[in-house]
Amino acid sequence: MSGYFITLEGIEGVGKTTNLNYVREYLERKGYEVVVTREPGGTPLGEQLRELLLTPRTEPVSDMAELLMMFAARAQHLFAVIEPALARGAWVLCDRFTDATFAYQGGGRQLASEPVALLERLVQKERRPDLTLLLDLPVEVGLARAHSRGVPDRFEAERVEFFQRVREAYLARAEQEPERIKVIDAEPPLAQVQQQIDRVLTGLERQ
Ligand code: T5A
Repeated sequence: MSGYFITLEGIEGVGKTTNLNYVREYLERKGYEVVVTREPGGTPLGEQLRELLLTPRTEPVSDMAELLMMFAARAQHLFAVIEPALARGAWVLCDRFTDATFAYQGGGRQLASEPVALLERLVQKERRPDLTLLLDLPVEVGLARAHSRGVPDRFEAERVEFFQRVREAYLARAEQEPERIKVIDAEPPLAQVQQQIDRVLTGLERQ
C-alpha cells in the first residue's frame, strides 16, 4: 500500500505551520500514520542547508546556487524521509515542496519555470504531491503576520514586489493544476480557514 503525500504552500505568514498541525491532528484521529516534515530541511543535511539558505548574509547569493541548494536538500529529503514513509503506507505532510521552488526561484527570483522543471524531473522522477493546500492571502497581510515574530530571515527581507511575484506564480500553478492544488482563502480568522481545509479533507475520504 502506498501512502499519500500532502504539501502546504503559500507566501510568508499565511499560516502553513499552524494549519499543518491541524491537518496532522485530523489525520491522526482517523488512525493514519502521519509523518510531518518541512522544506528546505527535514533531514540533518537538509536542516544545515536550510540554515545556509535562510541566514542573512553580506555575500550576494547567485539565484542558481540558491536553486541548486533547494534541490540538494530535496534530494536528501526524498531519499531519507519521504520515499521510505510513502513506501510503508504513511501519510506525509510537508511544509513546502517544489511548488515553492517554482514560486520563489521561478517567480520571485525570475529564473522562470524551465530550470525548476528540469531539476524536478531529475531529482523527483515521477514523484509529485497527491494534494497541495495553497493558502492564499494578500502579501501585505502575510508579511505583517510574519514580521510580528521578529528578525526577518534572508527571504523575509525581500521587497513586497518579490512576494507579489511569488504569490502570482503560486496562483498560476493552481490554475494549471486545479485537481491537485486547492486554493484556501487564508485571510479570515483561523476557524474559517480550517472549515475550508475540512471540506478538502472530507472530499479525500469520499474518493
Ligand atoms: N523557499 C522554500 C524557497 O525559496 N524555495 C523552496 O523551494 C522552499 C522549499 C522557508 C523559506 O524558504 C523559501 C520560502 C521561505 O521564505 P519557512 O519558515 O518554511 O521558510 O516559511 P515561512 O513562510 O517563513 O514560514 P512562516 O512561519 O513565516 O509562515 P507560516 O508557517 O505560513 O505561518 P504560521 O503558521 O507560522 O503563522 C504566522 C502567524 O500568523 C498567525 C499565526 O498564529 C502566527 O502568529 N495566523 C493567523 N492569524 C490570523 N488569522 C489567521 N487565519 C492566521 N493563521 C495564522
